[in-house]
Formats: sequence, structure tokens, C-alpha cells
Amino acid sequence: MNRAFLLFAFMVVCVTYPAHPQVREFQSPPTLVPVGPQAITKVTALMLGRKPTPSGGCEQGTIEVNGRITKVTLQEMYADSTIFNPDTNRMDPLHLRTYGGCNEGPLLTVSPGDQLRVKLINNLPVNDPSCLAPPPKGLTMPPGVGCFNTINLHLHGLHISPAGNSDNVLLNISPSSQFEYEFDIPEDHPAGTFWYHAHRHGSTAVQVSSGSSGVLVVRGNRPYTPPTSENPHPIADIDTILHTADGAPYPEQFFFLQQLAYACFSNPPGQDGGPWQSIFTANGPFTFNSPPIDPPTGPPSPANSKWICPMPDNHNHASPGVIENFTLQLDSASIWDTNGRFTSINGIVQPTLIVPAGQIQRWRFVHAGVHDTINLQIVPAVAQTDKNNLIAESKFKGSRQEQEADVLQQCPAAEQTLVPQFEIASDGLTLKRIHTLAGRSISGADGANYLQPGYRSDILVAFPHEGWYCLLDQAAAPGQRFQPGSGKGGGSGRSVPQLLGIIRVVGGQSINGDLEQYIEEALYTVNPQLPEPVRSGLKTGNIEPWAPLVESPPATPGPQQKALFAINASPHGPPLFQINGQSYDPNVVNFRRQVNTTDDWSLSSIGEPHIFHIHVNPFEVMDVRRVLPNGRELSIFDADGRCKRDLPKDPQGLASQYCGMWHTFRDTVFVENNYRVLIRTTYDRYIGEFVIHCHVLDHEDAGMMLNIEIVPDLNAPGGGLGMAGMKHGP
Ligand SMILES: [Cu+2]
Repeated sequence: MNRAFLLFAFMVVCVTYPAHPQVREFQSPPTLVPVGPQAITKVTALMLGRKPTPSGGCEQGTIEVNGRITKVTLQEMYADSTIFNPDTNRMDPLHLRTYGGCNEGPLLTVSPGDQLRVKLINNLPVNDPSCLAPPPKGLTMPPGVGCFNTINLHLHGLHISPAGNSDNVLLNISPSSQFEYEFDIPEDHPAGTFWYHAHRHGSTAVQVSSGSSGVLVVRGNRPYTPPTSENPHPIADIDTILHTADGAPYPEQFFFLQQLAYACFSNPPGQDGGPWQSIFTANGPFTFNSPPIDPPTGPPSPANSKWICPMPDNHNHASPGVIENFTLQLDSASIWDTNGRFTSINGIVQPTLIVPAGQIQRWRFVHAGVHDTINLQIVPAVAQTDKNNLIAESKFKGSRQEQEADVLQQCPAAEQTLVPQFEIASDGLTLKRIHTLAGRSISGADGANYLQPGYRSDILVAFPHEGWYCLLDQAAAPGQRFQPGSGKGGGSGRSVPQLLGIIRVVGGQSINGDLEQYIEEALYTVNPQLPEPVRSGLKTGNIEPWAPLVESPPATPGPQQKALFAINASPHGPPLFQINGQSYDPNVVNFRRQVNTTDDWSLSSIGEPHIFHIHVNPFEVMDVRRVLPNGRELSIFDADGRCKRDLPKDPQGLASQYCGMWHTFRDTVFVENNYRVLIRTTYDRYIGEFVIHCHVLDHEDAGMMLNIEIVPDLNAPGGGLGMAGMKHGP
């Protein structure tokens, strides 16, 4: 399509559909201020193909690109901002720990072979009540949780060194100090969608649910090259084939999905800095004396009612929305179901995105939330004229529960009308086949894109006709959700669909016929340089030449590794969050393995689902098995890797989100009760200590994490590290 026409269409849109005061425009992630000799070039590059993002007061960081070295300054700081609350139809004030001042950290972009240097400046106050022993009354926390002003930085999904000043999550960066990270991205690193976030044990959940996270994109320009006997699978980047006929990359959009768990606290006069003991809720103050939060059923009480932010006056001293009390705000399986907060996109609740019909776009989704499963669907809205503007017509008011009827009425999901999502990468890694999520089964994996905390999904999407569309977090069966509580698998409360965003399709060209064919035909047509049959493979969704990982080496002989997630009762004190019966101890190495070996791991959960994540190396999903009550295990896949249709009925509903995962490579995976997930991972290249953990980050903080150490040679003294007998300190 002609770019001048698109520009014209865009201008027409702006003139014809002025932003309604209540319409919140979709925004791309914030970007850093370019400095240094190449600043002008960088600014130009940043503006290409994308509207400049209003800084929103978050210019508290810089980027300097000098050849292969990208220097970034990130400030961890308290910042005052706002977020829309559909419940009250106004902006709630926020006072959160952020990277640079926005609700979402700045977009970072690197290329394979780059060195990314991040100067992480911790500008949080030294005075940290969560770091006192014991903490103030009402701020009690599980063992290991606290010191919310101590930070570090993790690049999630990157294959880089976990040691020293690289992706080392065992560092503590104290308030009022700074540290310079050097991340060497290897030349052969896959291009894809990754993210970065705070990862200091004990403060991870508080900081990430406060917005200390952002998108990290690795862009690649390595074209397809034919295999040779020496290099049977040369690396090639899918970025090189996703373009229009005139060579312009498909327009891309980032959807950084956050679950900011802010609450407004009642503080005594003159004590703006805490002590964070009493949350304003619709049913009165929620304090450490309130009844337990779980389960969310039963009569309304402060513990299971929505949080409110009253305007401060002489009678109340309401704080802005903060995240300061781990136990009240995060340490509950069901709190996100009832607290009234909405999943946001790039820091905005229910934004409206404008796209032309017929245009193929690349959408990059990152689940940067802490608690809630997101079940993505795109459906046409019922209201289809500007007069019936979904927002202006006062639809979608109230809490998620109160909006449910409007969502169901305005955004009805139907098999025939669901807009298909063509997934090309999961967890940043290009798939071997395009995974079509279309409307054959509305509640099953065919119709929805299940994102669990930590997941990424890159899709190609094209809208067939002008009109309004809803981006939904669709209601999901209990067995597909993270939220536990029943003791029998996922899903405590009733799952409620949430409107995540609105898509306004204007201009462009309608598509008649099959969307899958339209996209695959487009890929075929615009890439004439590719040899047959690689090129014709695109017509059937075969993208294996651009998949960075195709097959793991066989597992090294030896015992299989296992990770059994369970919350275990403690004889004295709060429940223990454990893997293999062990709570996290930073001084213990739980697994020691040799570099360049390959292990099979068996993952399971008891009591409620958890989310497995391993640093540094991705894994291949080898199999997913239903575990029947008699202990028998049945693979959910048939010989072709498709989900079997004849499995015995699962009372929780088949966890069909696994259906597309057969032999895919990922770094994070949902582990549902009564399932066993079998994975294979190679400890490739890097030595050092890193972690596996549950990506429900409050579980991680509370102990659901283990250390793994990769050594040069298990048979050498000390695993090959240090000199034998050498003393380390006193
Ligand atoms: Cu967990």
C-alpha cells in the first residue's frame, strides 16, 4: 500500500475523529533521550515509522549509541504519574518506583553483537521501612521479603552471561548508589521480543508491579542463507521478511501488559511516607487486622473489595496509589480478582489504537504483570459508527465485574467473527510454523492467545474491514488460569472478561476471503529473493528457516532434573513457597551442572498452578502430559504434535493453552496441577550462577526460587572454578 495514502488516511482520521476527551490514545512505550555524537541520527531512527511518544515527564534516562556500544542510563526513582480508573471515570494519582518516571520503563533496542551498557542509578531513598528488622507493625512480610528500595536488573529471555556485571540477579544495588552493567549480546543471538525488569530477591514483586520493567527488543538483519554441511541451520532473522512490497517493515505495535497493583493508603497527618498499614476500600479500611483475603467468595469485606482512592481533604490523609505493603497488596492468590485494578497497555488503561484495514502489522505482546492470566482475543464490536463511540457512549464504566455485561454485549466473541492472530514467535523466539489462533473453538487454544506472567507473543494481524474492534482478556476456564484458591488447580473466582483496548480500523483496503491466505500470500509475494521451496513454504506457514532453534541435542546421560512447585504448610509461621521442598537460600547452590550439557527437566505443581522460568538458556517443550487420578500419564499431543481430542475429560477443562507448544522453545511455561511438563535445555556457553523460579513474582520473593550453577568441568576440583584448596575469605 502506498505510504502517501496511509499518511492521508491518518490525517483524515485525525480530522474526522478528534480524540474524545474520554478516549485515551494508544501510546508506544516511552523512549530514552539520545545523547552523544550520533544523537541526531538516533532521533531520526526513533521517529521512523512511529509517532514520537510524549515524554510524560519520563526523560530521566539517556541513550548513547556509538558503533556496537549502546550506553543507557536508567534511573530507578519514585515518580508521580496517573492512570485511568474506569471505575470512577477519572485519573488515579500514582507514586511508584519506576525506571525514569513513566508507568513503563523506556523501550531498549539492541542488535546481535552489541554491547549494552546500562548505568543503573538507584535514586530511591535510603530510609526504607521495609528494610527494618523487624519492620513496622502492619508491614510484616514472609521471610526473605523486604528492602523494597534495593534493586538490580534482569534481561528476561536473553542468552547472555549470568556472571559478574552481566545478567547477574544475585546483586544488591543499594539506595543512593549506582552500578554499570555490561551485557554482551552474542553475534548469534536471536532477534526477538524480550523484556527487562527488577529481580532483586525480596523486592521483585513490589518493584515489577510498580512499573519497574520495560520492553527490550533485539533487532536482526541477517537474511536467509542456504544451509551447508558445516552450517546446516544458518541463523536468519524473521525481521528480514516482514515487510511491504516497497521494503518498509510492517508497522509494529508494542503491547506491554502491566498489572499495577497500586492502592491508596490512609496515613496519619504529617506522615506521607507511610507506615502503609491501611488501604482505602469500598468496604472500609483494609489492614493487617482484617480477615484473610482468600477465598474471594463470601460476604463483602475490606479484604475482598475493590480499592478506592479518595480525594485527600482535611479529614483523610490519603496517599496517592503506591505499592508498599507486600502482604496486603500482593501476597494473595485472589487479590487481583477483587482489587478493582485493570491490566494496562503501555501504562494506559483501555487505550484506543487506530489502524487501517488490510494492513499487516506486527504486534509484540509482553505479559509484564505479576498475577493474572491474560487470554487475548480480538473481536468486532457491535457498535460500528462513530456516533456509537464505545467510550463516548459511556460503555465500559465501573469495575471489571460491573463492566462484564457491557463487554459481553459490545464485544461478543463468536467463532465466525474472531480476528485471527498469526503467532510467529513465542517468548521472543521465532516459531517453526506460524501458529494460527483462530475461531474454531472460542474457549480453547485455537481461539485465544494465553499469556501467563513473563510470556511474550509476536503476532501478525490484519483487520478485514473498517470498524471498531475490542482487544479482550477473555474469560477463561479455571484450568487455564493462574489464579489458584480451590486447591484443585487454577481459577478461584469466576473469570470475568476485561476490555484491554479498543481498535479503530479506518481507511485502508478491505480484505475479502481468508486472512491466513492473505498474510501467507503477502509474505510469498514480497520476498521474491528467496529460493524455492523456502519461499513457497511461506504459503503454508513454514517459517522454520528463520527459527533460531529447531531441535535440542539429546540429553546428557544422568538423572533427570525436576522442579516440583508447592506451597507447603509450616509447623510454625506462614506457609512455605518451595521448589522440591526447599525455600530459596541465596547461600545454597541447588543444582550444579556442566556447561554445554543438556538436561531433561520434569515440571509439576501441587495445590495450585505455578509458572516455571529459567534464566540464560531457553528450553524445548518435549511433552505435556495429563496426570490422571490413578497416576497414569497421557500425552496431550498426537503423533503430529496436535492436541488430542479424545483425552479423558479434565474436570478443570483441558489446558488447551499447551496445544501449540509441542517442540517449541520458550523461557517461561505455565505448570498446571495434574499436568507434567517435560522440557529439555542446554546449558550453552555460559558459566556462572543463575536461578530458576516461579514467575508469579510474589511467590519468587516468598521463596519459590532455586540457584543453579554452571561450571566448566564437573569432574575437575571445584567444578573447574578457582584453585583447589584455595580459601575464599575468612
Ligand atoms: Cu508460583
